[in-house]
Amino acid sequence: MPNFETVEVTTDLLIIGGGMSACGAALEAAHWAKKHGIKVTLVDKAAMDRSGAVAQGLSAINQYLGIAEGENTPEDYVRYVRQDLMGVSREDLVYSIARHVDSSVHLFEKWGLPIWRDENGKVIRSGRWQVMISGESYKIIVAEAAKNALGTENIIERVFVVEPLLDGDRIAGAVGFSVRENKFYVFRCKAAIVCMGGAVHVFRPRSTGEGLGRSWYPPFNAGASAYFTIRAGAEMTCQEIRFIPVRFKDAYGPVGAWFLLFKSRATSAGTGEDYLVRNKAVLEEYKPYGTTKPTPANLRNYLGMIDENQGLGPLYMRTEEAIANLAKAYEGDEKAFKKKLKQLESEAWEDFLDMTIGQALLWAAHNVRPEQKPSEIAAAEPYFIGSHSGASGAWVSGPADLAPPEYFWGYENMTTVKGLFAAGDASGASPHKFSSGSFTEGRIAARSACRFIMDNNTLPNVDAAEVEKYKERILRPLDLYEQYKNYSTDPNVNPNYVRPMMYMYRLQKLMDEYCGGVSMRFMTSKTLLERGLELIQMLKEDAEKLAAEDLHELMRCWENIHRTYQAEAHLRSVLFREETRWPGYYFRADFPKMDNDNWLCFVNCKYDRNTDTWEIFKRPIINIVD
Ligand code: SFD
Ligand code: AMP
Repeated sequence: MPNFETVEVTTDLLIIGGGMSACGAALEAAHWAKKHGIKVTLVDKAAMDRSGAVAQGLSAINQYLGIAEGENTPEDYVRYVRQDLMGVSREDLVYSIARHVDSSVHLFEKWGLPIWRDENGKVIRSGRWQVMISGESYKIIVAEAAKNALGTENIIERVFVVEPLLDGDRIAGAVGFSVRENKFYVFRCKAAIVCMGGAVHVFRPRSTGEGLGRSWYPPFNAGASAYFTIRAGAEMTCQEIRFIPVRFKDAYGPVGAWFLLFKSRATSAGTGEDYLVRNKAVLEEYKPYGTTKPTPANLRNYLGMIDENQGLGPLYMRTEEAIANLAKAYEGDEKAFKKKLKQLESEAWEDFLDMTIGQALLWAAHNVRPEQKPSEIAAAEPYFIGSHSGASGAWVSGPADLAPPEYFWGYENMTTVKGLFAAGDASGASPHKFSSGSFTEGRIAARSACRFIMDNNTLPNVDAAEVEKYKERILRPLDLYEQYKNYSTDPNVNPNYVRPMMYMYRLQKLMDEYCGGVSMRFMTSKTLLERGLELIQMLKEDAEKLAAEDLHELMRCWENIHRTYQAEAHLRSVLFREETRWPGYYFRADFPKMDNDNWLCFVNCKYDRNTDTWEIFKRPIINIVD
């Protein structure tokens, strides 16, 4: 094995990840650090300027309340989120983000992010909560501010964090490796914030073969947050709540602006009808959520799937109809009509160019003129994210002033492991944070983590022998490859090891076929899940045989191990919840109905890394808003 230098970094607060929530955490921590002499270090697997979900930019900020403008209140937002997640949300956490989020958006604008405003200076909204932006450079703008606040000397890029280090029941640090140099990193800290995003490519994606790697959420978020918190022994929540977005088919372009800003209908080709209208009787079965507006995202998916399952697809976003409707008001004045049409066309293209460039390319390649021709939409493969319309993540403490005792253990956003905090996609049960809310939650978590450090100002112990063991285990795939690569003519076909791509295919096939992926039309059952759990145990045994040709593949190996833990938590939680609460995300064939009497609750779980066992149990939902 090549010689790997061990680099030790000792700090007070370790921010793990460099995305939206990490940038918020960095900004806030820098403030408290200066005031109280706290050292803060941020580590990201990539380069902060373009790392994480906002890498390509975004075309909207999906959480802006407009509290000062008198538009909405945090209570309104709590009701909206509860409704969208079919009753399952931590209202204290949602409230806490909602009351602070506007100030984050004001900062983004101050730093140079162009927010669309009308001639009176009012933000242009696409929906009740969403504001339009010209956001291609969104992440660069936010990262620049975070870097300026923290100082680049406190930021370590291109280091992939693998595993937590613990001192008893307290976080003590983390280990990882550089993806560019032969360096093994050992971080020691008094508190850490997990901000490593969600998990993509756990399920077989729709885009395989030449399209592999294309997904809606960023393929580089590979379950590190879930792995880190699970392995640290943190209680996890909502691991059954995957997110399946409906997107423009094959390039995953966003639909929000079309539905909300352009007021487009989506129809099934076989009927020519709006599937939301045609199938609306089904919503009665999901009262009160099904019959209250807005219809939850999973139910909107479900109504489309009903037509697809009857062979009435494909589903089409009626872009041509929407543009014609919006331009109608200008008919009669040819000049004004043409101008309006041009504006609508350019807004339609900008929506994609700002955040999903591949969709604009696909439109160009397919000769799509949105003003002339509708475009196919489809439900994507499942993703794990706590920040959008999914909710999986760590179970964290709520704020002192809002959380009931069941949800409060001293420090807001602290997981059940002392000193370990989570934000953004990494924290569970508080969905619909999006980019602005994730940044805001990072700020909340950092302030709280700094307070924890002041109250617990000692450096936890790190067991040197354990670190050495991790070093050997983490780098082992490189050894294995070197040892056996010449055994066969083609290094891909070798009985002594598994290459990361093959391992990933196996994981994805397993999840797809047994846990309700795209090819199973999102349907699963007890017997399928139990078989999936048997197979995942065997996959975990083979994880010991993962082999890496270079540092990049070493990262791929560990990304897959991270995904496997997310997969197992999901399988177990879907199995535990004996109902179908989120049709359109997944269906339990053996429990096809929603069951509010028994399952209007959180499903939480906990892993013990010493015994490799899981505990799974219910937690109550406590409403704090009427
Ligand atoms: O509408 C490691 N999102 C949208 N939010 C909006 O506000 N408006 C939109 O228009 C949104 N849309 C959207 C969105 C996302 C994507 C991909 C698309 C469209 C195509 C959601 C937000 O982007 C999202 O809520 C936040 O970004 C979540 O923030 P956070 O901090 O939880 O995750 P991140 O930003 O992805 O950052 C993750 C970081 O972790 C790093 N990382 N670092 C070290 N070691 C490891 N092992 C690591 N693994 C990961 C990453 O490099 C990154 O820095 S719309 O279409 O839905
Ligand atoms: P999306 O592009 O689907 O991520 O949507 C962006 C935002 O608009 C998110 O807040 C969605 O929840 C919301 N949204 C998308 N489509 C609809 C719809 N048909 N009705 C209500 N809200 C929607």
